[in-house]
Amino acid sequence: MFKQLMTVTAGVVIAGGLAACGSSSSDSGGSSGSGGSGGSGDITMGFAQVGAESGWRTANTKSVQAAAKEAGVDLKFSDAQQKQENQIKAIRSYIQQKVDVIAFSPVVETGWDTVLQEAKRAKIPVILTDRAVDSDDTSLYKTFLGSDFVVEGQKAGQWVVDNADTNDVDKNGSINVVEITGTTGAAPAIDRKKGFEDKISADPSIKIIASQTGDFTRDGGKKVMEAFLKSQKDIDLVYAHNDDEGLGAIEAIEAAGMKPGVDIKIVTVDAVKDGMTALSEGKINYIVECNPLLGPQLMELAKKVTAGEDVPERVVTKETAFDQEQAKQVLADRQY
Ligand code: GYE
Repeated sequence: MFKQLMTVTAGVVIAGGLAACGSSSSDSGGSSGSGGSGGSGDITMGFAQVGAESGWRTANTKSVQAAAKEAGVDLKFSDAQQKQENQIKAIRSYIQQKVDVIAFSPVVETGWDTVLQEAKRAKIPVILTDRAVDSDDTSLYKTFLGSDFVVEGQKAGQWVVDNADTNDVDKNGSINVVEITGTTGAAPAIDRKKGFEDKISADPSIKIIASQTGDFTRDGGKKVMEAFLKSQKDIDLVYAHNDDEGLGAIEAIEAAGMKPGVDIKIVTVDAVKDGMTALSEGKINYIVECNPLLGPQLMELAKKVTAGEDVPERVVTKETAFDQEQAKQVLADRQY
């Protein structure tokens, strides 16, 4: 079983995660009422979701809800609207309701110890999903299921290095990068920046000339890009921490009378359908995949921890990356 869990491929997860999609609605505003997708199973899970900020997040929520139904897990679902205080409230309410297991995707890395200690005292196991916490006390959670965001940033940076010739769009010998980061303090924002910087440091002609948060939203990406276009000269490339921000940047670039993907190159992370469509049209140049379909693996882990079985402390999802040709090939089958 252990081995099976570790070797589930993205493909298998995709198939499983989409089999019973779109089954339930979610609460909002940090309340933690029943999300309605759970069956009448033995396990009750309280799931404190980050929000609904991106296409990735929507696919992730659907995957969790569908997998809970499939596994007969009674799911209590809450949407924190990207606010840590709402997630903390939701977790406290799950503790009060004496759920069997709490799963959550921490909006930012720090500030969780107190509420996680409360869960521990109540003997409710916690599973981190998608994003990690930064805490010295690893006994506060059983496992962390999700992507390696540093590797994602490295893949993006490596592509910029490997394509240095064409990325220097004005051919003046330097590649001026503007970075639209994810939510400040979030694991994927911290790690995607780090991984990217690791790789581009190999080529001194590549420079990040400006960096600002777009909060992982399309609107945020658009606003930040509008500001960059006013404040920066000679932008060659945008590195956006997710597709939605990149799609917002496309709108800003087009509104300024330029061609995204040509006059300014764009590299993003996620590979949701809208991003892949823009990639296939040549408006985005490269996308690093981040798999949102974590539901089936999460339910498998939940069953194990509630049964007192050992689980690996880290389960990393498998992912790839796409250029324009590859995007064209997989787009028709892309479900999210
Ligand atoms: O990349 C972004 C979302 O935590 C991996 O959150 C996730 C990120 C994802 O808003 O689109």
